[in-house]
Amino acid sequence: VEIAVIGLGYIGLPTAIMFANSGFNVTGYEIREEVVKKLNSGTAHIVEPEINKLLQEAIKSGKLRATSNPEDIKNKDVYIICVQTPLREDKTPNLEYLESAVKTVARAMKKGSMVIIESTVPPLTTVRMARLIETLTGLKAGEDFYMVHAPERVMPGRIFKELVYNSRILGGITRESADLAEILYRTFVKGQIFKTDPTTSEMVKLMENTFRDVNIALANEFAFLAHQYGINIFEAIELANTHPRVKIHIPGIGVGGHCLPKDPYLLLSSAKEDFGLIKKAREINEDMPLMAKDLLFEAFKMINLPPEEAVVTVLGLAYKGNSDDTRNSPAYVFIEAIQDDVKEVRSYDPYVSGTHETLEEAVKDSDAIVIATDHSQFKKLNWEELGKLMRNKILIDGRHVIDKPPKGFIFKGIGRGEY
Ligand code: SAJ
Repeated sequence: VEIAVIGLGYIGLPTAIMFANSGFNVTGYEIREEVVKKLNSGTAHIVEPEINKLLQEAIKSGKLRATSNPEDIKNKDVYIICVQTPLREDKTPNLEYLESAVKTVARAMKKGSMVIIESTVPPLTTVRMARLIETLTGLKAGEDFYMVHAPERVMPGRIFKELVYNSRILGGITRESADLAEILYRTFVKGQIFKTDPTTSEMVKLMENTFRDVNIALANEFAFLAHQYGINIFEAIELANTHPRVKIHIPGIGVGGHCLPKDPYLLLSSAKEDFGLIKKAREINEDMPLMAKDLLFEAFKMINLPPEEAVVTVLGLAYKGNSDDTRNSPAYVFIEAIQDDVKEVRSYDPYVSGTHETLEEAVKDSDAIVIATDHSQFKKLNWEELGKLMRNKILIDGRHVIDKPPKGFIFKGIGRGEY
């Protein structure tokens, strides 16, 4: 069985590697030529535990090859589409990448090929894409080719574990499509495999991320209330979570990444009407960087520091801890929200290039540190020592990195209303 994976990003590359290391001949199609070159030389363009080792294994065995040439993916048995499905400025889905990938596949595929969409898509998209392939090829979905929506569910940072152990949903346009996809994924999936229709699997995927987003919004609302009642929300959440049926999420400076900030909008995009809860949750989460800004400006006031004289150092630009991924990171929203009001904004992120080289350099003579990402190493910092380098010692924790406020600092944190 010959496989082509379309799009070698955060999902496509690990998927291509997994299939190659399970014995399939895999051609990875990627339009960014510099990425193709890098991959073929055995270096991944994304940060993920074990990825370089597994990539090198796949390249050395000859089972995986990356290409930008559509000729190289002609007549494959399986096409797995893993392209991004971002939002436009107006929050409507931008399916250009998906449509272009589907067109590339339609030109390359043969009778009997299976087309799998792993990308997260608005409900009804897979059926629409099947119709598009029918129009372009003259083949009939479910008869002349197989079509499946097989949503990815992996968490960056744990991708190679979760690809194997997570259960999977396969939405086949026909039962036979789902059955064949099951045989394919079974080669490395140890979790359960559930089969359904594609619109259900599209909904399932979007519901999972919307569930998380709405629950984080609830935690953020609790954090907002905690400020007004003068308590530490993290203590309250820990206590509430001792109830057997309560599992409150973690409040913070915002919800980033390529999934949670967009999937709720994809979920709503094909519907005529909704109740408003999902949108409200999105708004709450999108406004969280402004809550961090409020805390920072309150602290300025406490020491009579005019904001326009303040130098602020943001710790962490990645959207989540121990990752280099800055997509939709609330750190940037925060920086944008303050940069016209303060003298200087600096940043330090050990995983992201273009920030200050060292932490010491980044905090030297600055007035405030704002923690925007929960990188593990931030939890081990010696704040008292760092404080000695600063001009004023304000510390704003947007990610619950600090357990006990360090001595000598004006400390404020999201949900840390205790006094
Ligand atoms: N966050 C909070 N509070 C929380 C949990 C997360 O503020 O309690 C923030 C994080 O800091 C981050 C954002 O939310 O900025 C998203 O992080 P995440 O760890 O929740 O999720 P992702 O985007 O890395 O991965 C999610 C996962 N979905 C679910 O857990 C339901 C993953 O399994 C999906 O495969 C992935 O989206 C995806 O690709 O759809």
